[in-house]
Amino acid sequence: PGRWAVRSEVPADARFFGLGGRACGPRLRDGAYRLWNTDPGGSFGPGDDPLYITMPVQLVVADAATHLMFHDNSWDGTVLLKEGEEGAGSGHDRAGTSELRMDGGPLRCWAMVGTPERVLQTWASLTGGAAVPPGWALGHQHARWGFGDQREVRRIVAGYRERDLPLDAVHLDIDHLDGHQVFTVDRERFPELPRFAEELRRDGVRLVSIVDPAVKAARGNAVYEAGEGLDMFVRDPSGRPVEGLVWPGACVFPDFTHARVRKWWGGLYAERLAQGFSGFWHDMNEPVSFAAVGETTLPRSARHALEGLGGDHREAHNVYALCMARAAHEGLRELRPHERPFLFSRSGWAGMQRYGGTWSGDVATGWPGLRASLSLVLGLGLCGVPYSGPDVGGFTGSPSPELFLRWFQLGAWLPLFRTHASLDAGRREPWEFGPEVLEHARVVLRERRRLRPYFVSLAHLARRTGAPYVRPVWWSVPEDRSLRDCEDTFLLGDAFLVAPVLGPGVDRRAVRLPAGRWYDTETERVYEGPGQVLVDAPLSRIPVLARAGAVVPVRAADGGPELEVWAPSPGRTGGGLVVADVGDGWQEAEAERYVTRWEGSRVVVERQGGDGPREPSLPVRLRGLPRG
Ligand code: NBV
Repeated sequence: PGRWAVRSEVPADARFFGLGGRACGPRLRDGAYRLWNTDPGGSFGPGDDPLYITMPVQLVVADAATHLMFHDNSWDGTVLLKEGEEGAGSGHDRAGTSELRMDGGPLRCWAMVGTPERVLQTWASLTGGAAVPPGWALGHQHARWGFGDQREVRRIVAGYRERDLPLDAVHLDIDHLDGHQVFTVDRERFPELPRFAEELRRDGVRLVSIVDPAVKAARGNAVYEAGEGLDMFVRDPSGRPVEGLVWPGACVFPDFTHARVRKWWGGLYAERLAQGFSGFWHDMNEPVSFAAVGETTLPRSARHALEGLGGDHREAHNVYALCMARAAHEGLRELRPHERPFLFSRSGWAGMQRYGGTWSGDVATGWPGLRASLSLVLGLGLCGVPYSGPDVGGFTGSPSPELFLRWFQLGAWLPLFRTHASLDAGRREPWEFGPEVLEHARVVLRERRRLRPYFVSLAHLARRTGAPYVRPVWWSVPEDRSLRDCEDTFLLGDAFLVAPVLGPGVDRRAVRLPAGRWYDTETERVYEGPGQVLVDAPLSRIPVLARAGAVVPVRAADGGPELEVWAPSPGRTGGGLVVADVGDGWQEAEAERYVTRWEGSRVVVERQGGDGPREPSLPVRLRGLPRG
């Protein structure tokens, strides 16, 4: 358990990304980045670091190549980054440096080199493909801490329906539990939860439950009594269970670093399934214990099984949530073998994508929080965790109608699209911000539903290729240096470039384009990259551009599937990979490769197959054709 440090040099032009979920990125500038999963308490903005998910996974993008460096060591540590400087042709470049200082554990590292695509694919082959969420989890989800009771949830779901706003899931927070105890229900406020869940499901709305790891240490709590009898909880060096303080009061913590404990905990989700829940939201798993003084986590001396090797919280802390996610995922697979589990977790570590996704945590309401939301999603994607999203509207306070709408417009292009807020925060239903916001939010929700097949396809491709759904603009052109510093625009898959509005009073914004032709998806106006262009961004929409030649599976006006094809640039070809939505089970759909090209004045769309090109398997709708 000795401390050690390792220092590496990178080229002067290199840029750093990753290290888990960071609010100050996606480009990680000079500074110290701690590797210790932390609940910042209250709420956070771009200046707060570390947050809930840290990991020693660093992506370096430079002219020479992209590489990913992984230090397989879960101990507390710090990464000190210093970007290099180029001597403007003087020949005196100064290299950048990355110094890792660890409090203990082995020096055991992996390096992956190549293009960004190649590097992320290698990373997925090392730590596992990302869980593919069920289709409904790629729709719109609505949450809040403190819905109050079943009647209020019913009122909100009816509010969505009456206003013709698509809704796919509602999340119940700790206030639906009996005295905040995990795996219980407050039967006064939520009588007949299974029947209520069934009623919602008939209307196409799933229920998702929060799950905290801490178990109330009290007689009469069934989970505590069973767990104590079976020796499931973390103990101190003298053998006594470690007690902490969380929402239900004095609590104990399952030791998820033990296979036996994971098996037991995974089985407990049977109770949640019986209550009618379809998905799970892991919270407070850094893990958090409210302490009057000192760190709000378990004492470093707490003992953990660590898969039989034994150790203490210094080593187990950062992988606690990862092991909890594994417990739930494996349990759910046994309990519901024919459905893909839906799970997202506030904390985690390298490899967590195998079990599910994550979300921003308690991002502060305000324009800086909106920017931090995008930083987190992009950075996590580059660490192999492709499914995430922010609390749309921010966790705290009350966003202005403008801020709420801009957050909503960004959130709709991110994998997890969920409105959520704190107990004492203002409302987050789209109709609470006046008729103008409601009208624009409706357009957003319908577009998200129309694009569901594309999100499903991206989710399958993320698992198979390691490519995140949401990518930085330099993704396929890392050699374009101007793109490496672009932090306010992103790609959704190969097809779209999204330029969210991240500040107030904007009606036009500069958009940096990678090489090639791009169409404004609203006006079909053509832009040619590389370069920077000014694009209209009225309150009604954020700029979304489609890549020439792209093939996008969407839901047609009649509800059936179709391919939206964007005309290739003259003289060029385009195309894309499409994975069909074959439901929420384990069936593997074949990835179809499409090619688009001009043939005289006609655009041809072909599906590549073993024995030559074939007709597309779906109806095609062409967009971006020259007028007249
Ligand atoms: O369970 C209450 C909240 C939850 O709404 C939020 O999303 C989590 O990030 N939870 C944190 C605990 C309370 C934080 C003050």
